[in-house]
Amino acid sequence: MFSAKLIEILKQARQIVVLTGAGTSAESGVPTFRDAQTGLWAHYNPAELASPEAFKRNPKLVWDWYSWRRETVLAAQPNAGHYALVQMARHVPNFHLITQNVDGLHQRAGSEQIIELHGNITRIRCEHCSHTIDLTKQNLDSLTLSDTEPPRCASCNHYYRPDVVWFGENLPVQALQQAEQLAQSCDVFFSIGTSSQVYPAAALPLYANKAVVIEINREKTALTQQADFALQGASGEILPALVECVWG
Ligand code: BV8
Ligand code: ZN
Repeated sequence: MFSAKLIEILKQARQIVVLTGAGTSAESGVPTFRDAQTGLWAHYNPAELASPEAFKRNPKLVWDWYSWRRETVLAAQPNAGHYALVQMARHVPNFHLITQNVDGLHQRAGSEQIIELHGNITRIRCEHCSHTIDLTKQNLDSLTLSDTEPPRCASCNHYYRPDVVWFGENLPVQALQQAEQLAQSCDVFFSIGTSSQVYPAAALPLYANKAVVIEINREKTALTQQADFALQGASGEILPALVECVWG
């Protein structure tokens, strides 16, 4: 299934950096960003809803879309691909996980020191004073919910918003800088389950100029050409097999 060369490279690897996208959560039942939206949301384009303009124009609609997605995510379980990354980290002297995903499934699988480039849907943040609530620890009961607008911040009365990075918003500066530095210094860079279309995250493999670049994705992407190894298939199948094969 895997070339002897790839297995040897991974056995020798000192520093591995992994970038994941929505494809790594697909087998957990979390729709990828470009999957057709289902049901109630079928006629909305995610990139339109995931924007500050949409929240300004129709805060309740955007709030409800994220509440629906949050329920899906909290009901989902990490899959074998998430757990394989936890295993890989145990075998490699220096391992870092960078994710574009906002679903928190890497945390729930047991990965540590995760760099979240696009925030996390299980947190909400006041759009004015940035008071943040982690909804995996505290539920919404303490807030007055209304059926016409998002809940309002207890201390400054502005709306809460999802603690994610919307299109047109800058990524957290620290997280992006750290991700770029890690890409530059690693000797193996994985890009897993991402269509490599959303910037600046999609530029990270280009920083990995010392590394062997390995892509794991169900279909070809903008990165496939440049990757040193392109493994086409489901991350939930390929990752456990690869970890088993290399680190046994
Ligand atoms: C920025 C959080 C500076 C929210 C997300 C015009 C105006 C404004 C901006 C731009 C513009 N043109 C370009 C830009 C920049 C823009 C951008 O890159 N747009 C793209 C679409 C062209 N980027 C931004 O706006 C970023 N900010 O640039 O700030 C700035 C400021 C002002 C003006 C200009 C620039 C912010 C980007 C972050 C947006 N937020 N998410 C939310 O989730 O609601 S991005 C969103 O897409 C998700 O985070 C997702 O992770 C991310 C990337 O998508 P993927 O993860 O790759 O998912 P996708 O569905 O695309 O692909 C999944 C892949 O998995 C597929 O290839 C599939 O084949 C594969 N797969 C499926 N199943 C499996 C599998 N693989 C393996 N196994 C499986 N089982
Ligand atoms: Zn506030």
